[in-house]
Amino acid sequence: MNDRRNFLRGVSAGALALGATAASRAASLPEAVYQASPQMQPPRPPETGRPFRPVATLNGWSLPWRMATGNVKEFHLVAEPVVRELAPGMTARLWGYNGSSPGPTIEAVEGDRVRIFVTNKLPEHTTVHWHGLLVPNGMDGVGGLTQPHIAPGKTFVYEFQLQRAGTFMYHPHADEMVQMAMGMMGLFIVHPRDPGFMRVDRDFAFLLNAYAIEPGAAVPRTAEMTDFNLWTWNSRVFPGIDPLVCRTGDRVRVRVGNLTMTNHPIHMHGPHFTVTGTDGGWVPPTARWPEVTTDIAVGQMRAFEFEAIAGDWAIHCHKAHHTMNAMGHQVPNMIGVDHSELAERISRLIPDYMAMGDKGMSDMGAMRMPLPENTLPMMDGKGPFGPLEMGGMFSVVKVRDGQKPGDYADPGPFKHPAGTVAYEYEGPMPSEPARAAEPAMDEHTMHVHKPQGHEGHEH
Ligand SMILES: [Cu+2]
Repeated sequence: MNDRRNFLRGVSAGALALGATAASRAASLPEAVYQASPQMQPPRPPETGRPFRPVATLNGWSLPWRMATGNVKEFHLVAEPVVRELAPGMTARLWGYNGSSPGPTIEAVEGDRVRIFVTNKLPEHTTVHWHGLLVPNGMDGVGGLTQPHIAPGKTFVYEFQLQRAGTFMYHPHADEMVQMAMGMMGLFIVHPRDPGFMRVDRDFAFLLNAYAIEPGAAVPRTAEMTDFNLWTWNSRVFPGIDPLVCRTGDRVRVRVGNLTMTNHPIHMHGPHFTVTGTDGGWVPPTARWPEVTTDIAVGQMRAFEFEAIAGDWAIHCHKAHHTMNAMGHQVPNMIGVDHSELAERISRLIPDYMAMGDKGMSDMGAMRMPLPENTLPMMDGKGPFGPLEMGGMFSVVKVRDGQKPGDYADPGPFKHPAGTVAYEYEGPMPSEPARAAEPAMDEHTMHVHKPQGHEGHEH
């Protein structure tokens, strides 16, 4: 997973086309760092500045900084079009920062002063809003309200001090509907000044986002309000989402921010968790209660914590449609209809035709229905016992006794202790299962009232 070669370091100042007047108060532009790979960069302790325990951004990475005079951490974000693999078999043409969508995670410490350079390489203007951070009003990034927009080719500088620790986000506040539907967002983690405060062994972070990409297409439909078909964590869908790899007994934190247009009840199997962080900060221990699902509303951030128990524990959004990949939402219910030959013939005429199976949807997990190019099956993933029949917002918390501290490599399937797996009953079956008699359908049951003009309406 750790592949520093994925880092394409170095973009010349010339390539960034800095205007003579831009950023005149800041001394020089820090080098921009890019990463296009969806492979998770394992957490790296800071080389300069106050110590902190870094987060693991699922399928993501953290942005390096340059330490400037006066202990100011300087970051360089580049807003630009990117190509993101959503899962093996499908890439999307999105907008993001520094080569990826979401952009890199920004990590700093409570009390730090940060200076963030934002270069706009998009075809239209943008800004960056620091969601949840208390900053001077003029640094809040609301285009037109608190600053002029950043025109294409220009670089703006944001500078502020971090007031409190917590989980925050960044995203544009300019042509938001388009820019967020295209994938522009990132995490901003502010660590506590005391690295021992609420210390955890593993600290995972991801954003909930969503795309409307027609089967066979690669660019999101940005005008969509409700009918999204790709429900993503950090612009990835299962089976492309990294597992949350832990060691038995680890204290684990999971931070989630929601930048979709609907709520997501995030459910974890296995160990109960407590919500330890909200938008308002850390929850005092006396105010926490155990949960197995926590709903994350639009625009909210939540952190929850648990003690890791050995196993492969599913973690997913509990809205069933959010654990499916792209589908035409007009798909008819075909249970009981054998139409496999028909589906193949139709898909030759209509390349994005997707059919439902004749016994349910699980046909799609078990066998391959015809699919348009650059399109993922609705349900995918293989486990040690067969197809997982999942997509979208789904991953696995993989907890192992022998996982070394700091090792995030996928340990493979869980080895269940003998006698702890559900098994098939092989004893005798009754020949005639006893059932209640089915109620007879009479004329009354079947009578259908059809509207007949307006004569039935009495006022
Ligand atoms: Cu959901």
